[in-house]
Amino acid sequence: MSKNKELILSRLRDKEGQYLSGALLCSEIGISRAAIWKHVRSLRQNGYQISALPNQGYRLDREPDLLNIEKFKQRSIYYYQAVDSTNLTARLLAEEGAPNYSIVVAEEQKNGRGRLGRSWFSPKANGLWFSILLRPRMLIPTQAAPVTLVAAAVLANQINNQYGLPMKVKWPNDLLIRGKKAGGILTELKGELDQIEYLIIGIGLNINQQEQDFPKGLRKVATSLHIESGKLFNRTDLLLSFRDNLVKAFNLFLNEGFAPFYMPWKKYNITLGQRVTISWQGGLLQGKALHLTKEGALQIQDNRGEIHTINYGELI
Ligand code: BT5
Repeated sequence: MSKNKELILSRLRDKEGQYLSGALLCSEIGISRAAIWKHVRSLRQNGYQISALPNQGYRLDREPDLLNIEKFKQRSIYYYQAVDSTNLTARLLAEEGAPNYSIVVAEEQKNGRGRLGRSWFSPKANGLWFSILLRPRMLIPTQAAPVTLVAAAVLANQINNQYGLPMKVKWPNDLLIRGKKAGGILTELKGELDQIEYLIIGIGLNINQQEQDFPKGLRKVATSLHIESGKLFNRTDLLLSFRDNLVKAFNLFLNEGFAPFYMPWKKYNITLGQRVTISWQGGLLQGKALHLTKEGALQIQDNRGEIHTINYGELI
């Protein structure tokens, strides 16, 4: 950390939760207001929560709360400060023989990925960015699509029941709270037509971010558990309980398919019954989302009454 940034941090710490005037900081450290602002922004990017108010200055609300790696030992959890994408790291580890249900988690992703080449904003120490490696013994790629719905149903169920937050799922991979995106899932696989070698289920959940921690373009569409509840969450405990529930669920899915998750998914979904536009292999389709099949595919009735069954697609 640069000397000036350390000075700013130490002055903010001295104020113990009170505002410190920007002008005072400038004169004490001997740098411009713009330079102070640049350092504050970079501290925020490193997980420090700092409020800024006109005429009052800056206040240190919280230092970064890093994951507690002591609790990850013996659980095949691979921990990193920063990676490009946990899905990518999981793939490299899978190629080196990492065992079934290994988890890759990082405080920060430099190049977090969404679907279809989109990016996933993954700043340091306030969300959970992790991937689970699954090595199914007998599963063909067409049977794998619902694994994303399984993960979505499990996470929504836990967040509703344990934390009282109304998380909903939007087919196939969005996790929303009160209409804003709190998380997303990116499932990737390696395999042949008749056999999957491994699946990587990448999960991104916004946990302790404040509104100002999101880039402007995301503020209207994104939210976090903290924004929705006013509480701060222990990310280590959350990760461990998500992991336990997901591993249990994936085991059940590999043995019994999607059927046990059908009702939970329906309970939390906001897609069925809606008019939707979907982009899929067949192009763009408009209609009503009628039904989810027992295999996790979405059935859409188009404007002429014809029904289409869609395994992979993207609601726009
Ligand atoms: C997703 O894609 O929702 C899948 C996100 C998966 C992220 C995890 S993190 C761990 C693992 N490693 C990775 O590299 N990825 C996975 P999609 O449906 O394509 O949504 C992407 C869109 O969501 C972007 O285009 C933005 O509009 C929005 N977005 C990006 N970052 C966000 C965030 N942190 N919170 C809410 N919305 C976000």
